[in-house]
Amino acid sequence: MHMHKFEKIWLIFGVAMLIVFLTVIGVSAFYLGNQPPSCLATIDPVKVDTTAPFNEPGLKKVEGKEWDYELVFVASAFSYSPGAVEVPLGAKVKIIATTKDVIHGFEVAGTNINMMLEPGYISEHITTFDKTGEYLILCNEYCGVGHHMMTSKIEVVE
Ligand SMILES: [Cu+2]
Repeated sequence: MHMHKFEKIWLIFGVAMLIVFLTVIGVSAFYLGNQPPSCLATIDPVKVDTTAPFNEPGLKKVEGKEWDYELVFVASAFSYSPGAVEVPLGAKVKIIATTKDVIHGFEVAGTNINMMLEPGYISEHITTFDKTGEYLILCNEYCGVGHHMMTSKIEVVE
């Protein structure tokens, strides 16, 4: 069978791209552990204030886990609790957050932390803050008239 030279090049290019994409997805999923959220962690949104760990928002040291601290946030229109929190530099922190009312965002500006907080679900993210400074947390899901005032901050200190 005769194949035109350009057709061959195009076929090789296509197959090579397919292999590249599958490799990227494979490494991301199986080596780096990037998985879609399971949505298995649920909570009764009207009982957030009395359900652990959301009854005590803030930073807590934990023992015997993969991470050193748990940082609990509760979002509600139009604020986060806590309104500001100090995190030690270099600590591995698991951020655990939920909302009491409507959908809110949880974006830590200047990082790749960006979660959607949905009523009834718990959003989690494990991270390490490697640089000292102030990190602004903001809501990037429009939630009502006070949306633009909805902020908190993480202060990374030595
Ligand atoms: Cu909001």
